[in-house]
Amino acid sequence: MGKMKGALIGCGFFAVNQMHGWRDLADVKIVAICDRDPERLRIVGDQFAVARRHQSAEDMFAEGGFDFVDIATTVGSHRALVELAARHAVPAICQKPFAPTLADAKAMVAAAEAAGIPLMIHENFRWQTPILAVKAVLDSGAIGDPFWGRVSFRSGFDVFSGQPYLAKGKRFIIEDLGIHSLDIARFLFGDAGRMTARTRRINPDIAGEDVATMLLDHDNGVTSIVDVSYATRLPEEPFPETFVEIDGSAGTLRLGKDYTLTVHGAAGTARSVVAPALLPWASRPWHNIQESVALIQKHWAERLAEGREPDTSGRDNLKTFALVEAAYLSAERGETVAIADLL
Ligand code: NAD
Ligand code: 89V
Repeated sequence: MGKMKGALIGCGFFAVNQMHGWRDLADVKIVAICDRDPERLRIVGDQFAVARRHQSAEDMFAEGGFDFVDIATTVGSHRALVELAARHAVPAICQKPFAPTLADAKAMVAAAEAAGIPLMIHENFRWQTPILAVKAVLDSGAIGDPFWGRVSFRSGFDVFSGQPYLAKGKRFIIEDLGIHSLDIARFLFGDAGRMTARTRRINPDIAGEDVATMLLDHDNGVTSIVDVSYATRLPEEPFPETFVEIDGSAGTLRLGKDYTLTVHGAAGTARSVVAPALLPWASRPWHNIQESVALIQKHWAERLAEGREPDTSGRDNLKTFALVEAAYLSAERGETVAIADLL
């Protein structure tokens, strides 16, 4: 069988990681790229030796010749591009955040289902090596049944220089980063039925909230706290590490700084380091995220070849995106929001 052919739309800041991830997969070849900015098209096309370059996604689809499309643009274009892929019956990956609103995200899932194409949201944080290690401990039963958890990302890292659009949106940290942490909470503790959230904006130079504290009632009885901040100045900057605390009926788990994992249970206390690999093209401190990009793309290629739904399909990710919407609603109203009312 020949290589699976892919096309990528949006050759910006983050897409470079995605291009590296695709290049590392022996069974995949990116045959066409698209960006409305000719300079980004030139930079990425030259770096990854892609000859076929388009400034218009419509033109790229009209010419065809690829088995899937990887949409790496910012959120405003996601719905139109997924619907374009659906019209051409081309399986699609779409970067997070899924869409500007939950209504848009639902329409995108409906369009993909009507066209019979797989749709995966590039929700890569659950693919980080330390998060996979936490999940493996939970699944092993070493700490018994979890009843409480915390997923925490607190940083003072300057994310605005690489991604200037993050400073401009009315929504910031929940939509951009909290979305990953909420997905990790779902991955570890299952779906959540209720959300209570509070937000703050500490940095006066940005438009959206940069601190959020969220309380989730999971359907299986777990209570979790998901807290995120880009206004936290620590003596040692942990970006982009997610810390996890879990209390279970038979023990506890702590994922802390420098990827240290402590599991305490009936068998005693085990300490290990669950650091991500530093891939040849990766750079610290981003390597944790970069490795997860490679892993989710491998997952997509495998599932596409097998004809099976990817773990973070559009259908699945609606439940993560509903938590985002619920967090904003809860913070705005000062009330607890039922997730079922949104889905
Ligand atoms: P960016 O602005 O640097 O790049 C986006 C590119 O898309 C730009 O070059 C722009 O010209 C192009 N573009 C936009 N609309 C287009 C259209 N309709 N047709 C063709 N080209 C179009 O943005 P970025 O920082 O690379 O972020 C892209 C996406 O990746 C965002 O949704 C962001 O949230 C996400 N992201 C994800 C992660 C992660 O870990 N999953 C990390 C960073 C960014
Ligand atoms: O992963 C992301 O989505 C990035 C960042 C880590 C900066 O929040 O936008």
